[in-house]
Amino acid sequence: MKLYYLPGSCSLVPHTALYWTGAEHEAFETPRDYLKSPEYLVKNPNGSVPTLEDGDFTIVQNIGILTYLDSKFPEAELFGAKDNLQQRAQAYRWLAYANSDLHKQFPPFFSVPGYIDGDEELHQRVKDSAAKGIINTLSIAEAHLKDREYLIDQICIADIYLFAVLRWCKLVKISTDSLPNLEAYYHRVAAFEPLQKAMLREDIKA
Ligand SMILES: N[C@@H](CCC(=O)N[C@@H](CS)C(=O)NCC(=O)O)C(=O)O
Repeated sequence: MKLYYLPGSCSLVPHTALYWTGAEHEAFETPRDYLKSPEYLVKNPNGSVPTLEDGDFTIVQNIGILTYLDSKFPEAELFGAKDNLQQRAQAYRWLAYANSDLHKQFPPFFSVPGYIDGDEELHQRVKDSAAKGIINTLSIAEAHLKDREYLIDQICIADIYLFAVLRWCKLVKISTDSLPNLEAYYHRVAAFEPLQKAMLREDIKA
């Protein structure tokens, strides 16, 4: 299998899943200009990562890739105990929370939206407002993790996504001081061996 990734981006999640499942794979650090090339756009029309190729099968979108890996390697239990429907549903619930509710609030930190049009003060206000939204959304996981080690009863792939998002908070200097449960959780998840292997391969640190 071949995974197209950008270091530290959301492709860290399927990258971790590849180590977790023990799948034989190649991880390709995707040059930014290749993302928008006609050759890559055939694979991934959004021109983004992650993309996974398995022989002549290509799948994009984290949820598509992770569901594929889970079906192919059920013993790894990426989404919790494989015979526990409710636990698996909760794992998907938290994956949606991280991949949708949280992830979609980050673009103002990673690129300059077109409507900013050189207005730095407006960009700062947009980022301040996005940061408030992110903290507000994170407070849901903060409350949930009060007496829990992980999002469900065992570590699952949604924990890796939430870890990636918390790492972005640190990179773009969104203070998570008001979220102590998440801070402890961040270090707990960082110690998970498949994640450590993926971070080592991407040359990034927690
Ligand atoms: N909904 C997509 C999100 C993909 C996405 O936002 N990827 C970002 C990295 S986190 C990316 O490739 N950004 C580079 C770009 O758009 O130029 C998924 O879950 O796969």
